[in-house]
Parts: sequence; C-alpha cells; structure tokens
Amino acid sequence: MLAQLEGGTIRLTELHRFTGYQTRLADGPALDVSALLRGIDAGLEAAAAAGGVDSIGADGWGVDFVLLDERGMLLDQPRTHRHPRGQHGLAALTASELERIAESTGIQLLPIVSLFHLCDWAKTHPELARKAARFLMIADLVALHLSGVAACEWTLARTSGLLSAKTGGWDRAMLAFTGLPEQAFGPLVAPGTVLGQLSPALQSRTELSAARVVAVAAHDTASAALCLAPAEDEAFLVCGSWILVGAEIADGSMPLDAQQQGFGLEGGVEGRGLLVRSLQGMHLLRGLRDAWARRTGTEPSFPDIAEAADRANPAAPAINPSDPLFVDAVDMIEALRAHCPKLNHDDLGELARAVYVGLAAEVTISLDRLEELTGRPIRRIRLGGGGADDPVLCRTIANASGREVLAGPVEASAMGNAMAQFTALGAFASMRAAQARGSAGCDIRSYPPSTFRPTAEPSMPYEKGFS
Ligand code: LRH
Repeated sequence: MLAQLEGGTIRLTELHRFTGYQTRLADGPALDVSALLRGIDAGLEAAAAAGGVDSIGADGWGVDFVLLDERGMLLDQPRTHRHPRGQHGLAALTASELERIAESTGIQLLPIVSLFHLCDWAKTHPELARKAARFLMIADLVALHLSGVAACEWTLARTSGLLSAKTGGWDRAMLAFTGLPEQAFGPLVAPGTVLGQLSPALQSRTELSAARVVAVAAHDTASAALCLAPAEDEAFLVCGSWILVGAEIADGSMPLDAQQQGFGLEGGVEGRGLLVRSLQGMHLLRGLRDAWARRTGTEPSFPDIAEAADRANPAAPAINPSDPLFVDAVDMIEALRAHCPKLNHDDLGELARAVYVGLAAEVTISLDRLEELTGRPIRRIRLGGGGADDPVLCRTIANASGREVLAGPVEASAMGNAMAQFTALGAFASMRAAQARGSAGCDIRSYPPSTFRPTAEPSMPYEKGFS
C-alpha cells in the first residue's frame, strides 16, 4: 500500500496484492517464506515505479513465527497457527502451568498462541531447538528482510505468549517453557522505532532508492486499533480471517476476570493495552466459498454468498464459530455438517446465514462481557478490515448487538501502519495527533441497529467452543 499525506490526512493506494504464501505440508498448514518475500519485493518494485517512498513499515498477523540459525537461515519451514501442534503443545501442559501462563502473560489461552507451538516443536525437534539463534514473528522477518535488522516489535511479540504482562519484557519463565535457548529472544522495539535503511541489496534489486524502515505497530490488530481509534463508549472490531473484538485500556492494566471471560491483554501503541477476544471470523466464509466451488465447479463471489444468506430460511440454526473444528477445516462444508447436522448442506444461503448469525451472536456476547469488564457502556462499534465491505455482516452485527456499526476502512491495518510511520517521520506530533486527523478522508458507513433482534438458537452451547 502506498500512503500519501495530503493536507494532514492519509490517502492509501494499493500498489501490489499477492497470495500464495500459505501452503499445506503432509503434517498440516505451513508458510512459504520465499513466496512471501518475493511478494514483498514485487511490492517494492511497484513503489519504485510509483516514484519512491520515504519509509516502509511491515505489519502482519499475530502468533506465527520463524526460527533462524546463527547464519540467519530458517531452522524449519514455519507452520501456521492453524497447525495441530499448537493444540498438542497446549494439551501437554498441566492446569497449574496453564494458569501460570495466563497470569504471567495476560494472553487468551488459545491453541494458536506461539508459546504452545514452540513447546511442541522443541519437544519434537530437540536437535534443531538447540541451534535456534533467533526467534522472529513474520512481520519482524519482513522487517529484517528489508533492513537487515533483526528486532521483535513489541505489539507483535505480545501475541507470542512470551512477554510478561507486568514488565512488558520477555518473561524468562515462559521462555524456559519453550525449551529454546534464551538468547534466541532478541531486543524488543516499540512501534515508531526507525530500524534502519532499506538494505543496499534490495535498493538495487528493486530500483527503490534509500528509504527508512520503521517498526510500526507490527501486529495488524494493533495497527487497526490505532486507525479505528475507538472513543470511550466504543469498541473496535477487526474483521479479517479472525474477528478481534476489543477495547483500548489507556493504562494497559488488565481488568479482573478478563481471562475467565475469554479476553486477553494485547499491546497497543504508546504502551496502551488492548483488551481483545479473538474469534474465528471471515475464514469461515472463505472456507465455505472454496468448499462450495470444489463441489459445484463454480466459485460464488462474496457478495453472492452474502445475498444468498440474506434470503435464506430465517428459522434455520446458527453455528458457534468458536468450535475448534473450524480452525483448520480442510472442507468447510463437512465441518459445518459435523458441527450442525440440522443445517441443509445443499443450500449455500442457509450455510452462510448460519455463519453470519453465529458470528454476530459471538460478537454480541463479547461486547456485553466487555462492557462488564471495563464498566463502560459500549454504544457504537468501529468495524475495520475486510468485513467492513460486507453489508450483511455489518447489518447482522448491528441488529444482533443493538449497537450502531461504523464500518471502514477496510484497510484499517494499513492505515494504522501509515500513521505510525508518519509519526516516526515527524509529520504528526504524536500517535494521538495521527489518530485525530489521519483517517479523516476514509469512507465510513453507518449501520444503525434495527428494532428487530434475531434470536436464532446456537447449535452448540457457547461455552463449548474455546473462549
Ligand atoms: C488477526 C491476527 C489475530 C490472530 C492472528 C492469527 O489478523 O493478528 O490477532 O492472533 O491474526
């Protein structure tokens, strides 16, 4: 994304979009790092063609990581957070160890958390684990590729389950759980830190001239929250593969009972805390589209799926999207069938509606809990990410929760990324100033709640999903 500052507001233009870096090995889902970095380089070439840039920052999804040896080579092909090893790592820990992890780190105990993946990997690869010289999250790896500087950006490191909620630094007891050498966990940097310059090798390869590489709020959720800038009586909702429901906690403290209610404390800019509940999100609809395409030979578009859901039988059941069955479903229609045999699996609209209504119900439960935890009424929802482009999702959430949804921008993470860079370059006096002005040009759509609130029964008690 190219970000340009015009009269104090940020304009984003897409330069290059790519996929193809997710792959599947015999043991489960993995990442193709070469494909990812090739895509990044193609983006840099597009930036050069567009006239060059002053700075570059990488943000990305949480919890996934790489391990490098002392020559900087990958020790193993990274698996994604959907790989079953996370569940194995979590299951091997005792209840009191899990309690200690939750208390020390403030995380939501989910099998996707890096800590659980590392525990299992180190146990099954003891030889390689001894050679681990550097642990990096994926956006940190991209920043290393760009700048030659290996650093762990703080908001992203928070998702690893390896930082102390109290000190904000690496928690040595958690590092010991992983079974990796402590030296592999290098310096932590705050969002807004200038890491260095674009490496000379990349400059010549991509024809992009010198630019600063900035550590932004590298966790995409933190970048999105920065852009969405929820007020005291608002929550943020970032709707991508995962749906993150949250509120900002200015002093970074964790309300009592937050973890029992399914929330974790994540990191925002300037040391702010983000009280977040991670729910399975648009990945369910993407999986449904792909499974439907394989079955029928025609790929429905997302607007087609949304429209079919809108017309579907309103009496059909909804799903509980937090069923672990959906995390790495190879065939989403089969997963929906296993989860809820009562659904008509030959009716795309009915399946999609079950997902929409289930998502909206989970979001509503989360918002109600968030109100209780923070003691603040939530009157509006600032919704960013791909879901902001889906009127059926926005309307269903507004109606189910009884709260106005303000949808947009779709590229909330990229916008937050740009805010951190412009602040680091001195164009904004502070992150708050960037938040106040930066996204003023964005198109925000309002979905007021209707007075009618759908009441579909969930097909599975909500407590049964991981929460
Ligand atoms: C959202 C997100 C979320 C999850 C992760 C897998 O994009 O960063 O916080 O932890 O992806």
